Amino acid sequence: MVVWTESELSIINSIFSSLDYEDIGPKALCRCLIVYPWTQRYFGGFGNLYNAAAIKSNPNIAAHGIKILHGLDRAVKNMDGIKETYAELSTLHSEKLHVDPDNFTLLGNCLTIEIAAKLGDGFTAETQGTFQKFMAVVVNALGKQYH
Ligand code: HNI
Repeated sequence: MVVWTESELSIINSIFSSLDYEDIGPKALCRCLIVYPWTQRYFGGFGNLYNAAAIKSNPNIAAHGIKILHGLDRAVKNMDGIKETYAELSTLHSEKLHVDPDNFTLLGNCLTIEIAAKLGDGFTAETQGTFQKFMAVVVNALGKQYH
C-alpha cells in the first residue's frame, strides 16, 4: 500500500483546494492533445480538433478537461484507497474506451506542467515530487483493470 506522509497529504490538499478546475482542466487536456497528437484518436466525436487553435477553442474538450479533474478529486478524497476508487473508471477506460494506459502518464505530465506554470515559485521541488507521486499512484490505479 502507498504510504503518505503528513507533509505529502498537506501538499496534495493545498494544490487541489486552490486549483481552478475550469482553467487548468481544459489547459491540461488541450496540451496533451497538441503535444501528443495520437491521443486525439479517442475524441473523434468531440468536434473540430484540426489544429491547436481549434482544440483550444473546442467546448467539448474544455468540458472534458474539467471532468477529468473532478475524476482526480475522487483520489484526493480517498488517498488510502486510490486503487479501489478507480476500479470502475479503469474498467471503463480499458474495456469500453480502449484508451492505451500509457496515455494516462502523458496527461499527467501535461497537468504537472500546467500546475507548475500556475504556481510559479510555489511549485517547489518538494511540491513536484509529491504531485508526481500522486499522479503515479493514480496512473497505476487507472491501469489496474487492463489485461
Ligand atoms: Ni478519461 C471519460 C477520468 C485520462 C479518454 N475519463 C472519463 C471520465 C472520467 C475520466 C471521470 C467520465 C467517465 C464517465 O462518464 O463515467 N481520464 C480520467 C482521469 C484520467 C483520464 C482521472 C487521468 C488522469 N481519459 C484519459 C486519457 C484519455 C481519456 C489519457 C485519452 C487519451 N476518458 C477518455 C474518453 C472518455 C473518458 C474518450 C469518454 C468521453 C465521452 O464523454 O465520450
